[in-house]
Amino acid sequence: MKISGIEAIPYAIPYRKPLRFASGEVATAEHVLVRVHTDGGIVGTADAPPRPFTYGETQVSVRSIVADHFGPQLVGLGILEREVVRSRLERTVGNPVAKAAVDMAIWDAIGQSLGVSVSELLGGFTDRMRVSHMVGFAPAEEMVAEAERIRDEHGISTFKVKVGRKPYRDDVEACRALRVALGPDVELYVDGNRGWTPSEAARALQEMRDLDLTFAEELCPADDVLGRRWLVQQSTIPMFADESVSRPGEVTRELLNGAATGISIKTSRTGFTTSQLVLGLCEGLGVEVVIGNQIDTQVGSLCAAAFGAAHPLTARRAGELSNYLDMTDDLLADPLTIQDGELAVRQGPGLGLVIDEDKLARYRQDR
Ligand code: MUC
Ligand code: MG
Repeated sequence: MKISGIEAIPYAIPYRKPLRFASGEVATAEHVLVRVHTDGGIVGTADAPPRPFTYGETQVSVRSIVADHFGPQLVGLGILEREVVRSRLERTVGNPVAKAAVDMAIWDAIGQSLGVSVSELLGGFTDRMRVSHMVGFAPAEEMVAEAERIRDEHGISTFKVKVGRKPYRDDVEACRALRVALGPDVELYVDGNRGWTPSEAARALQEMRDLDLTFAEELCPADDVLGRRWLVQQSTIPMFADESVSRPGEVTRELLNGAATGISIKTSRTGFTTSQLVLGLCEGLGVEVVIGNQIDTQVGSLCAAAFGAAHPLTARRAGELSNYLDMTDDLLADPLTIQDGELAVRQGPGLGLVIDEDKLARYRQDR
């Protein structure tokens, strides 16, 4: 079965409330729905969430690179020629989110053509993921109220707290309030999105030593090369790399530099094919991973869950799969539900996603 065309549909769906963090904020999901058409009539689908403040891609750049640049290079290839697809995509530097969506849409087409779920094709380890919820910047009492609501409504007991504000004491106060309100059994970890200097990060971690944080993510920029290594050496908790590891080579660099001790894997950034390379690297080196969230829609979260559940190392920890809860609407015809803190993987075929065409018509921005 051959790729006959690639469609890139820009759409916008507002959030109920913006998600705020150290490197930016997202108030509207201005994403691109990627559809890979085949000569057999099967259409593979995935979502691209552009994050200019993280990778430099925009909705306009993603639409253009997918439809005008990758499309002509991939049309005519068989859907199983995955390494040919990857090498053609890798001729272009950067553009991780655009490449990831093309890759995942092809996997969706492969799964549909074989009549099996993508999660089973990837590894089929389990059929569900525990969910971790991300709490954005707000006054401490609002962050606590959000976490309590998410715990009560969805049974979620793992929370990632956005930090990286200045002064860092606002974040220390919020984390302390969350620990006091949620009690000792809830898992808490923090993500700085490069907001702090290494010394601010060191002081904040010191002041939060009694809060039983599981790990800390991307507290300062990867360009603080020696600063990050210095921070890792004194930290009592693992330091995860997220936006600094958008390619396998960057994973190697951060780990061997001693600048990170854990890795966030985001299917929205490395698709399924390159996420498996990253995962293999981490497993081989004995490094822990977390399934991260690129502020994904239900389509993106479904992809992340399919990958996370497919492998023992990714399924071990709660995955960040709940950002979509804050959206006013979504494109999936059959919405995701998180119950007792878990998200079930779709049975397929393929990714098992059906787009509500009326909603797509309402939110698309190219007509
Ligand atoms: C995260 O883990 O950092 C915020 C910015 C981004 O690129 O992803 C989100 C979540
Ligand atoms: Mg992060």
